[in-house]
Amino acid sequence: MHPLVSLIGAPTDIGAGARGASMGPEALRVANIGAILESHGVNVVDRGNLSGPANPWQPPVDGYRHLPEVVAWNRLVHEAVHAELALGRLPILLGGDHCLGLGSISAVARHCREAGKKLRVLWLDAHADFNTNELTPSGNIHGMPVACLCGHGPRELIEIGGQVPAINPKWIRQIGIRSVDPGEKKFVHQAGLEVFDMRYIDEMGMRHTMELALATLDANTHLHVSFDVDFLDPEIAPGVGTTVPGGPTYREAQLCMEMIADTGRLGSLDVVELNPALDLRNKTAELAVDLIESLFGKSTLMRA
Ligand code: 5AB
Ligand code: MN
Ligand code: MN
Ligand code: MN
Repeated sequence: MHPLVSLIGAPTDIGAGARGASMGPEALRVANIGAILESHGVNVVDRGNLSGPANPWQPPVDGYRHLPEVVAWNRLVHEAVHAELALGRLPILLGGDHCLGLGSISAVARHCREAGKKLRVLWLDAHADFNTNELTPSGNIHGMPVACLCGHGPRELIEIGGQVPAINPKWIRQIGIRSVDPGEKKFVHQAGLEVFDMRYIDEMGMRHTMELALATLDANTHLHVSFDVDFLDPEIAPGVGTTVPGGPTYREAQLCMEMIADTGRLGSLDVVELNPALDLRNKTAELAVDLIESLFGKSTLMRA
């Protein structure tokens, strides 16, 4: 009921195609993430920022941009997230770009193995992030973390959690997807990922989508939410590097978060891809915090 939350800042844009996500952790703090969660009865400790390699802004090598730096950042994230889980706390990773989902989710998977828990990952994103170095149009590793978690990627990345693959594709539910590269699309189907794309949400509604995505959770399930801010429609969330039109509205996103909160199973969270250099007066950061409040049970007046 009153989770112990630890904020972990990972100020890097090492896996992204635009600079600026490195300012995400501070923008979320400026939007008051800590105090606002505390106002809902959550105990919050801010662990400060991890300190990893700078962004050398180099072209891809063998289809990967900045692979050594991505590995270094993900090792730091893996250890930091795992340490919080081992303390019985709920880590919120303040990204940073989405390549960090690899370090974070591999840590959650390791914790679940140790604790004998079932893992379910909700991937809220405009993108499937299921590229490999052969499929990627960009070499940007923020487009690859799901593939790496499922065992498809460079050795030094897929091995970070100590077990390959770190997770089973059956444990993932992707929601809000609307931009997938041609080779990536085939690979998503081949791997059997469960994808609730925007067409599905348009036709069936967010409520039905979330009922299915959250089905089969039980008392022993650890629910991880990886929230790429570009999940949201760019009209309401312009502060991201890779905008794709046609995302969830404010209310659809709120309902998504509220239904996750209702499960009572949230065990860890990534908030990634926020790019303050592209934002307008921190409005995307404030929106992200508003949605995270709902994720932690801020309810509307009618249900209070
Ligand atoms: B994000 C793209 N598929 O691989 C690629 O924002 C975009 O973490 C990836 O979801 C977007 O470069 C990665 C074109
Ligand atoms: Mn992403
Ligand atoms: Mn994305
Ligand atoms: Mn992005």
